Amino acid sequence: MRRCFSSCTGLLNIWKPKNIVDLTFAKSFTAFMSTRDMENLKIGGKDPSGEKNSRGAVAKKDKTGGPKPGAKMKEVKKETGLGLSHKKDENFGEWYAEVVVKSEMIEYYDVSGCYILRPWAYSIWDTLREFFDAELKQSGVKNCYFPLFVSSNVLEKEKNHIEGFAPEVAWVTKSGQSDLEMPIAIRPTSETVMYPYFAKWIRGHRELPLRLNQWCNVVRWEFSNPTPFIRSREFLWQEGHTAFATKEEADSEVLEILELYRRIYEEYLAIPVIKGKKSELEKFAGGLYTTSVEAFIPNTGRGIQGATSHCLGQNFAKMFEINFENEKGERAMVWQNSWAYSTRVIGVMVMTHGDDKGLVLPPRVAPVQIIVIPVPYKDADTQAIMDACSETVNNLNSAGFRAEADTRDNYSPGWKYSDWELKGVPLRIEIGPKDIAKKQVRIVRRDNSVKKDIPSDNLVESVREVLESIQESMFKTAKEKRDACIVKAKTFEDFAAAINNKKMVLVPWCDEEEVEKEVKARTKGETGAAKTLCSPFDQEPVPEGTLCFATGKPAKKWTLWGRSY
Ligand code: 87F
Repeated sequence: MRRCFSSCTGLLNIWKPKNIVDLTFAKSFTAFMSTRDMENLKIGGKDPSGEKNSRGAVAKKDKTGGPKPGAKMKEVKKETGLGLSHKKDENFGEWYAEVVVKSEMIEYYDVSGCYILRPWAYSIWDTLREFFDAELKQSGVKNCYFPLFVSSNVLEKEKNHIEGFAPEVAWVTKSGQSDLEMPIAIRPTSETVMYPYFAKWIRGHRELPLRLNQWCNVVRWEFSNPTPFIRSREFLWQEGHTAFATKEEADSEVLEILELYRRIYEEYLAIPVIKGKKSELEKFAGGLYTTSVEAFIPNTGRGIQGATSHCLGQNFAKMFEINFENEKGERAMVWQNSWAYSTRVIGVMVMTHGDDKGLVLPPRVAPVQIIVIPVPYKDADTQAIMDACSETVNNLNSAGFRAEADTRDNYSPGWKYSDWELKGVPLRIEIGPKDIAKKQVRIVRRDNSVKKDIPSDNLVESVREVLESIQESMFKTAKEKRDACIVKAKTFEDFAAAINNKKMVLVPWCDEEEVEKEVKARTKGETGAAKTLCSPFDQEPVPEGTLCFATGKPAKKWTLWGRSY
C-alpha cells in the first residue's frame, strides 16, 4: 500500500543538495530551537573571546596576552562557586541540564531532542559495552548489523503492534528535491527489519537457537520534553533478538539477560534496581511478557525503566512465518525474545549520584578514576613535584587504573579541584613539597570529601581499597535513599497519599488491566498519572484473604506503582 506522504507525522527530509542555499535556515535558526536549548548552548559554550573557559573561569593574562604560567584563575563565581548555579534539591531539572553540559558529557545540538555525546559520556558507554559484549559472546550471542532504514511494506506488516508508536516513527521522504517513490522509515527498533531474515535463515532445529545482537542507534520522534540521555530522539542501544525451539529456553534467556542488566546498574553504575514483570498494560504489546529492571529518582519521585527483556512468545513467528522442522520432522514455530538497554543508563547514573558540586562517578565506569594534582609552593622545587606526579600516574596506570595528572600551568590547584569535582572523578591525589618530604600523598574522595594522607610506598594497594570502598558506599547510599522511598499501602487513600509524597508504593493488587487504567485516571495530576512499574520477582507471600488496594477484590500479587519517566 502506498503511503500518503503528507499524512505522515514527523516527516524528515534528508540533506538538501549542497548547491541549494536555504536562506530560511538562518532566519529561523533561533526560532526552531527551544528556549531551553538556547539557554544550554550558552551554559557550556566557549566564549568567542577565548578568555573564558567553558566552565566560566577567566585566566590572568601574561604580557603577550596569553595566560600567565602559574597564574591564579580569576573565577567568575555565581552563588554556588565555580561549578553549578542550580542546586539538586532546589531545581532538579535545571541542575541536571547544567551538570551534563558543564561536566562535558553533553553538548546541545541544533536539532531539538538530539545531543552530542562527548568523550566524557561516551567513555562510560564504552565501558558498559565492553562488559555486556563480553558476557554476550561468552553466552553464545553473535553480533551483527542490520540497516537503519525500514521499507514501509515491512513496517506495515507489524501494523497492529506499531499502531501506538506510529507518531514516533520518522520517515525519509526525499532525496535532494525529488520525492522518493516510497517513503522509508528510520528504525525505531528492529523487529520488522530482522524477522523476515530470521524466517529465511531458520530452516531446521540445527539452526536454533539463533541469538543475534546489534549495537546501533535508533530514532523515535518524541514529542514530550526531551532530556539528555533520558528521552532523546536518537539514542544508542544494543538490541538482542533471539529465536529458540522451546519456550523453556526462551524463558531462561529472558532472565539471564535481565541479570546482566541488573549487574550493569548495580555493579557498574552503583544504582539499585528492582527486577520484575510488567503488567499487561505496560508490557511490550507485541510480546508475551516483559521483564525489566526499575530504578527510582528520589528527587523527582519518579520510577524509571532501566532496561527490558521481553519474551515475545510466538506472536512474531506467526506474523513473519518463522518456523522450523523439529527433531520429529514436524513444522514448528520458534519462540522469540528481544532485549535492550540504552544510553539512558548514563542519565540515571547522573541523577542518582550527582550533587551540588557536579557529577559523582562510580570508580568502575569513571573515564578518569584518579586525578593527580601538583600543589606547587613558593620557592619549592616545582620540577620535583611534577616528577612525583608523573611517577604516581605511571605507577597507577601500570597497575591497571585510569589515572591522569593535571599539569595545566594556567590554573591554580584550587581551581583544578573544583573542576575535577564537577567532572565527578572519584579520587583526587594532591602532591606538594611537604608530601614529598614525608614520602606521602594526600587523597580526597569525591563521594564524601574525606581526606587522608597515605604513604607513597603502598600507594597502589591503598588506592585499590579506597576505590572499592567508594564504589561500595555509593551503592549503599543510593540504596538507602531508594529504600526510604518505598512505601507499603493497603488502601487507595494511603496509596494516593504516598504517590503524592513522591514515593513508590508496593500494594496488593488484583492484577486486572481495567483496574490499572482506572487507577491511572484517578491519579492523573499535573505531574502525570501513577502506573505499575513492575511486580517484583522478590515477593513476600500474599496472605489468604488479602484484598486489592483499589477494588477490594482478592489480591494476586504485590505490585510496585509510581509516577515514572
Ligand atoms: C517507537 C516507535 C515504533 C518502542 C517504538 O524493548 C516502534 C516502537 O516497537 C516499538 N517504541 N517499541 C517497543 C520496542 C520493543 C523491543 N524492541 C527490541 C524492546 C527491546 C529491543
